[in-house]
Amino acid sequence: AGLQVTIGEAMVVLYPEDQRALAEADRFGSDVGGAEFNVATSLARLGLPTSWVSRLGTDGFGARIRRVAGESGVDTSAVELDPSRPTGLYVKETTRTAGDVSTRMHYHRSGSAASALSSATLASPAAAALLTSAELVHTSGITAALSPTAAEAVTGLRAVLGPDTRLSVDLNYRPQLWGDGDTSALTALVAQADLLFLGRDEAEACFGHGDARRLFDAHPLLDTIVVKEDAHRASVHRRGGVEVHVRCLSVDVVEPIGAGDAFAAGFLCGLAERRDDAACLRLGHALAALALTSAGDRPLSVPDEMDRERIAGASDEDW
Ligand code: KDG
Repeated sequence: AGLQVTIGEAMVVLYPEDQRALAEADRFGSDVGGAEFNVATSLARLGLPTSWVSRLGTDGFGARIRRVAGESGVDTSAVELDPSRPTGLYVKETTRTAGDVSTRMHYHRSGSAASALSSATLASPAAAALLTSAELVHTSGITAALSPTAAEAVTGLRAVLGPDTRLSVDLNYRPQLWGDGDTSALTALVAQADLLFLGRDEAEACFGHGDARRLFDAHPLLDTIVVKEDAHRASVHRRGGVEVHVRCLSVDVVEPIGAGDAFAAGFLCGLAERRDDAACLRLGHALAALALTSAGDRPLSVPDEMDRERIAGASDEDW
């Protein structure tokens, strides 16, 4: 498989032990998160050559993120270190009501090293070498929301990719990060993508609809849209082609954050392994299930090649 590159912010995450409310919490677990970082670590652990492009502070949190990247097999040669800005942090607060799990994110990331990501970051010799040779580059709407310079960098992304490099975008619409509600940078990013991941609910909130045909009409470069319909199924839509649906796996959810990233990684792994759409969806669901059953943002384990064969080849009845 060819090189996979992701672009986006990684942060340290704190979460109260025993899923207590923040006002009552005095002990915290901790992990490393950030949408595109999560995708990168899963892709690398699945065995794909993977690089992550970003910026980190020279603080201990930044060192920890680099260590986790290295342990997962992610190349960080194009990560810039910034001694004048901190590494981002977020706290996640999970509440359960009548069996329903919901999580609130509290971000401490404005002015972070990654928020200073810019076109210059992507034009550095190390990043340029990766972006022009990658088979696939993946980023998300979160990066477009980080700052004006980050928005400029990702909305000009197409121009710095190789001629055969595919651009994958996860919508990841986070209203909290779009202060004044002007999401034109997000639309400009989506307009460059070949492949778009979205959840139907976030698409409705962001575009007013989650209709694949209308999205294809509005964005001529898009050839594939992967829609996470709800908690029960996801589908692949090809421009002018067929739709394929596959059911999600049902699991007891510990904490939902990171499931979308794991899903994207499973799906992209299937694409890199040249599998068909149904197999890619099944791999996405399998990775998402592993993230849903972990308190951290990333799956504790990923399926090895033999398991992937089995998952990819499952019949509809066995799934
Ligand atoms: O998709 C998971 C992310 O939401 C989490 O890791 C934090 O990147 C993050 C964000 O900006 O919400």
